Amino acid sequence: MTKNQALLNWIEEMKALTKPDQVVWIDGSEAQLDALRQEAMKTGEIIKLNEELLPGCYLHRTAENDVARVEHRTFICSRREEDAGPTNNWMAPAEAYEKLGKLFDGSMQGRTMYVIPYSMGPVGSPFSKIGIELTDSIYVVLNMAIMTRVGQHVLDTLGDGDFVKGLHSKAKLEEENRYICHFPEDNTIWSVNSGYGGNVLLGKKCFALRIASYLGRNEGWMAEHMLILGIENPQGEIKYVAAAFPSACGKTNLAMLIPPEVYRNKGYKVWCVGDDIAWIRVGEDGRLWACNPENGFFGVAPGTNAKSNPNALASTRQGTIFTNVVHNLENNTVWWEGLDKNPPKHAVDWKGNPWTADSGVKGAHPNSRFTAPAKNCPCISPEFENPKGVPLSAIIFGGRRAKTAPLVYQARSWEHGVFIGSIMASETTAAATGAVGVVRRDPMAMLPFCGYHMGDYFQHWIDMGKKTDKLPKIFNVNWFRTDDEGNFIWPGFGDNLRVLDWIIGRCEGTADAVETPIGFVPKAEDINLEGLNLTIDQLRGILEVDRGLWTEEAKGIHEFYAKFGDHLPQELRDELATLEKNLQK
Ligand code: GTP
Ligand code: SPV
Ligand code: MN
Repeated sequence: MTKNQALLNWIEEMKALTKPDQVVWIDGSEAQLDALRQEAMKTGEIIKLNEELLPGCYLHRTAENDVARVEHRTFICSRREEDAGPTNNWMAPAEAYEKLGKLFDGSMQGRTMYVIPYSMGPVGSPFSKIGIELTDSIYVVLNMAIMTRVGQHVLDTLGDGDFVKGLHSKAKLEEENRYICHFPEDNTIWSVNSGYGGNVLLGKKCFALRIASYLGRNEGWMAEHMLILGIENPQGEIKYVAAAFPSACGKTNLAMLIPPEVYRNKGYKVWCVGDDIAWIRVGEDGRLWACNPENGFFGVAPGTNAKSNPNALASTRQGTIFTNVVHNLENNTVWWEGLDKNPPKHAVDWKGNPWTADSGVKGAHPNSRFTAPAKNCPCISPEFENPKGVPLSAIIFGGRRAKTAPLVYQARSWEHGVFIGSIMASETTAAATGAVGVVRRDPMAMLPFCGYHMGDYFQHWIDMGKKTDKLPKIFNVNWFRTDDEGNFIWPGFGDNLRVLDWIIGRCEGTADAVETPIGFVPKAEDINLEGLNLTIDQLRGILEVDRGLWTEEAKGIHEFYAKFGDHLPQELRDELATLEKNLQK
């Protein structure tokens, strides 16, 4: 399938290490994928769902101890420890190759090694990058075939070129020997003892963020944990924004939102370009252009329903793989918490046990997921395949904060925007193993995904701002402010367009704002509340900037910044000083 000698040599080497019974190249054909589905159905790895209701859809259950990304077992293996920085786990490359080499040794015995040639970005685009993933999991092959562009045409495009080398083995799925290691200087990823999404679909977080962020810094572009969407106004003009929220904080939902009725009636539309990852470059016209390197959505199932995210739900109605959701045995379909108010009476939970709503446990894992083809999305952007991507008017940061962060605010400048991104904090979610609901700093939503020193990453953001004077404006949003009973005050979901509307207005110079110590905040009257069950006083409440809380926040930022030593850009020190000065005024 290829004459690329470096590729062939590497596969021989990895074969000698993992000792599979056979090697199968994935050509991307439907016939081959279907044969693999048949094989995985025989072993129970996937379950075929109702062909009439969910054509081409399958259910998979992971091991019980293997349901989310494992950040404490994820390593950046740069030669120098300093290059991984204070926020990443580091292992010396030699040590990592040796340690994981032992785990990979013979790990594919009795199994097949699949060779997956995949492209991140449209095949053949000058901005796309190619990876090869070797894996012993059919589930991984089937997921990669949805999430990326896979097959012979990728090898043809690769020719003799360079590629990211990814090696994955389920091995024995041992939690204590699970490792996700990145070797940015070798363009290499090794992942062992997991079978869950972000740990094993190596094109996604491992390549398109950790390795790509490193490449982007060297090559002058950015790889970000961002959705991309287009907002079309009644005149038919489309403005694009990219938004970085931490895992399970609303990217997929915002990326494909349905405008509230008052906006729909006026003719507003929203177009989804991407829901998780953006590769961003300075275009010929000096604007920042973003493209989505993925080809599908690996979305959070719980909470997805016909009201919260109808477009995501529609995307999962065919050709989709569901992971760790409830198996509805009444009609051989799937269910999850928050899908509807009719949990199946006859069902199996994500662990494979008989389950009913009265069981007292959740039927679907909180981090259960769907893997759906992007082309299924009713609002997929006509620019989705455009290799140049789309020009950005705004970049939006956001997190889950019960208090402190207002509904929305705008940075005074690019540098101030970088500061706002760098101090992002959010409550942890089920997307990674560990405690849920703990506030932690997650700069640019990249804490678990930056492939090098986070201080240098901040510097790269500052440097990108010096490349052009046509930069997008930067904002911060928080859909998650709660009242005294812990209920979300802002309705969220489709109604988030009301905030995007203000953001676009600010970019166009048509919307008003007031200056606060942290940046520009809308006046309550500047947000359209028509048709909403929210009073202007409630809105005022969530737009409020509490000096006391922000003074505390500034202390926390000092502590956080101290980690970065002299890697912290002076511009960010200055911004922190400005914030403190503003708070004292
Ligand atoms: P990853 O795929 O992990 O990167 O997550 P994501 O950022 O795409 O998050 P997603 O859109 O899947 O949302 C995660 C959870 O947040 C779901 O349970 C949603 O129902 C909930 N959520 C999303 N948007 C909103 C919102 O505007 N308000 C509220 N209250 N909840 C939201
Ligand atoms: C995330 O956790 O941000 C995800 C899911 O998008 S995973 O692919 O597991 O990283
Ligand atoms: Mn994500």
